[in-house]
Amino acid sequence: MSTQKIEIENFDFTGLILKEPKEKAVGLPAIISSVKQAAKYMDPIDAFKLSLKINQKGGFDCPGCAWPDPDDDRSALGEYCENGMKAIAEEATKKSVTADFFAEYSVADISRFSDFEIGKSGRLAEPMVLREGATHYEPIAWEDAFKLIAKELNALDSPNEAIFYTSGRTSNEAAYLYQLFIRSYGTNNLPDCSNMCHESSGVGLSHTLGIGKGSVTLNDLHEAEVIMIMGQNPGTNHPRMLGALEKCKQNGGKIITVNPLPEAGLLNFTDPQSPIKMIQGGTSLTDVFAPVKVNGDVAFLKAIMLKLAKMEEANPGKILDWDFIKEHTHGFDNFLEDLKKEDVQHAISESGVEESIIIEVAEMMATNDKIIICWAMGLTQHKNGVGNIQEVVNLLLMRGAIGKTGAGTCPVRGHSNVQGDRTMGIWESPKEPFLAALDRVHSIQAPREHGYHVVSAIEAMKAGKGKVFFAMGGNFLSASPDTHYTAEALQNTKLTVHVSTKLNRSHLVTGKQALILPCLGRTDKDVQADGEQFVSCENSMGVVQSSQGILTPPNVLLKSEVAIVAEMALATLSDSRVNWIGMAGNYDKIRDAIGQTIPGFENYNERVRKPGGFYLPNGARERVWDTETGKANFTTNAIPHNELKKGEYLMMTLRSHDQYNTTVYGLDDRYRGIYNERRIVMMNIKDIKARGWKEKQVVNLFSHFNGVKREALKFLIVPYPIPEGNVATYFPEANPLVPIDSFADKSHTPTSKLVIITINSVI
Ligand SMILES: Nc1nc2c(c(=O)[nH]1)N[C@H]1C(S)=C(S)[C@@H](COP(=O)(O)OP(=O)(O)OC[C@H]3O[C@@H](n4cnc5c(=O)[nH]c(N)nc54)[C@H](O)[C@@H]3O)O[C@H]1N2
Ligand SMILES: Nc1nc2c(c(=O)[nH]1)N[C@H]1C(S)=C(S)[C@@H](COP(=O)(O)OP(=O)(O)OC[C@H]3O[C@@H](n4cnc5c(=O)[nH]c(N)nc54)[C@H](O)[C@@H]3O)O[C@H]1N2
Ligand SMILES: [Mo]
Repeated sequence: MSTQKIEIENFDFTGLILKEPKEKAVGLPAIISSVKQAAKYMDPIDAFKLSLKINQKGGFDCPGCAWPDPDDDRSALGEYCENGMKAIAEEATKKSVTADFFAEYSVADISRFSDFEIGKSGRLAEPMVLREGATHYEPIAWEDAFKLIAKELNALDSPNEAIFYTSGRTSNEAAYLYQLFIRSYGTNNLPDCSNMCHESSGVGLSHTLGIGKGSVTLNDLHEAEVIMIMGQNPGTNHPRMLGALEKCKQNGGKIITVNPLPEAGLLNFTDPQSPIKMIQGGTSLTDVFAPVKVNGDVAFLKAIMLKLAKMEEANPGKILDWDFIKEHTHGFDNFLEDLKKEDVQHAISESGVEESIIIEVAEMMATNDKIIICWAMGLTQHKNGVGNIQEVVNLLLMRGAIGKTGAGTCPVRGHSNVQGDRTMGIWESPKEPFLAALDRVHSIQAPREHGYHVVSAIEAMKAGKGKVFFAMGGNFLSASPDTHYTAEALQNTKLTVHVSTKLNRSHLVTGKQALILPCLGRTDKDVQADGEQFVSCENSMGVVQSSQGILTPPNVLLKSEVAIVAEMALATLSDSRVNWIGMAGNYDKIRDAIGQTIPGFENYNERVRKPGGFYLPNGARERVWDTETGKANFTTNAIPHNELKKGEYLMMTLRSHDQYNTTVYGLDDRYRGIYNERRIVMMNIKDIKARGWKEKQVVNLFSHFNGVKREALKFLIVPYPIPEGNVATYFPEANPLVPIDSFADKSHTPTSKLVIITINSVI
């Protein structure tokens, strides 16, 4: 290994400016912000062309979030959104990272850039290799890169020494081919970003409702009487969801927001596609705001359910949906008995929400039948992440609010095809019927032993048991918990390979050798042997549709993810009977194979060509429960108690308004009034005063999980309306504090929203 010093973090302050947090989302400032971004980084004609095609039928799927598109009419302006435009500007940037860039800057030089600067260096242009002991990446021919990968993979003692990560932008076609290669090679080591994201939802929902996905459609949101949004910040992370919430309100629906922070997008929203509303001032979205303490959600939900149980006692037969409970559920008596053991006042105080608000929410739940609960990372990234989701399900089941119009579960996914990747078999714990189908269709013998998820993959590399790390997209180093630990794990491998569109810190913290394989993005044209190809993606509501890029790729050397997998398979597998070349030349052939392997994809090629695509089957939507009991299961989950000693705080790590996960678009968090700085810690003013501190004070943060001291140095205090005892920082700057061994029960999702820390001021 070379002796150059690679920086894992960048501590430079950029100049914090604080303003009042906003109470309104979107509107004109959002348009100005995205136009600025596009103008700065993109060719103006490209920007215009793309804005008309974004999320249109026959257009391309926005590489931003997984929010669904309307089934019927779509806005002529494109299903426009500020952060979608930023995601596109990031990918379709004019700048490119060529061999000259890598010749000029050593890996150590680049590691001294901030993540913002690394991202802004441009699109990756050609395959690069970092040879053992070298200080600089140098160009490598594609053929030689594949040979290098094949040599290292075939030299391992067991295929289980290789780890294949996936981020959630990979199309269905690329994901299917990728897992087919990995299983032909002989391992189920397929950790993915979902392990750090909605895994708790998948585990919680599968056990209770028999399907790891949500049950509602976009139309259900429009028709709901009550939508409760828990642990989610759609104004920033799913801006097009605000339009659906507005429609719900126009139809008379009510919205409850459960969040430690008063997030701007949920308070008030101005539709950027409606000039009239922009002048009138928009819709106030939230009717009831419940400011829970961090991880107060089980307590909050139990308090509501206790109130419902009490109302039912006073009006027998009137509050709970007994027909539904009797016909469709299992375990109700046990659940109720367990619930009643809980003291309502204790639940209320653990939730941090005032009793009057709990009563108001309980009454809304009791008097409306069409109830939807939406959630994202605020519920999943906790020790009790699975418990959080199961309590959401308990509440819906009590009211029969699932499997009917306007009601059900709505886990709002992150990456634009994270749900599709899982459907395609990107999973470390695949089910037997899926593997048996793969064997049958492709004449392979897929391994049965389950593989590593993200946390166990890091542990395996650290222990020297994971020797080759391959990533289909993503930024594993910065997205994973415990950044320094993960860095050591990656540096312990023989080879790290990244298939990427943009440069990121994972390319700098490498194994003995490293490869960067540059690929086409969502917005690029994809021409293969049989002509121009399209791919397909599954959105958050189980709709599969096509996506076709329209821009000339930034460099002729780029390959599609599908082509990279096929060529890697050809180089690595000596006796494969899979037609890799044929499938890479014409993606219809991959879709034919998917149609034969995965239920719900019959006639895939025909149905995906229909404008708007098709819905996948969803048992919970039809009240068909694919669970062990054949019914929807009630469960019991204890209220977690987070004991804080003096000087300890519960930290959640969040996204700012100017980032896409580890990609930093800009330095502002406009809605929260935090400008030009990311190394900040939001604190309640009382907590700040109690320590004798002040705004912009420089502090160091420490976590002490299981007796191990972890540190993240140099953060600036920002006074913020956050519950006392809770603090918030941005992801990924605070990831060094998230302990590798602190993860959710059953789902192994790192507890990125629940880190106990101490804070010291820097004198
Ligand atoms: N522009 C943009 N869009 C994105 C992304 C992005 O980075 N940028 N990321 C994508 C991805 S991969 C994902 S997974 C989603 C993430 O979407 P979100 O889950 O909305 O993202 P976070 O910033 O993690 O926000 C979590 C929210 O949960 C709240 N919260 C934290 N802890 C708790 C708690 O204990 N209880 C409750 N009730 N609330 C809590 C926080 O205050 C915050 O509002 O967005 C996707 N879309
Ligand atoms: N502390 C903390 N940690 C977290 C979270 C948190 O809330 N707090 N959130 C977690 C969540 S929800 C998630 S989903 C993960 C995200 O983890 P990842 O998905 O691993 O991270 P991203 O930042 O989305 O990955 C960005 C990189 O993907 C590459 N890329 C972009 N588009 C494409 C493409 O089309 N093809 C290919 N091959 N590459 C592409 C680019 O090179 C870019 O640098 O992070 C998790 N980590
Ligand atoms: Mo995510």
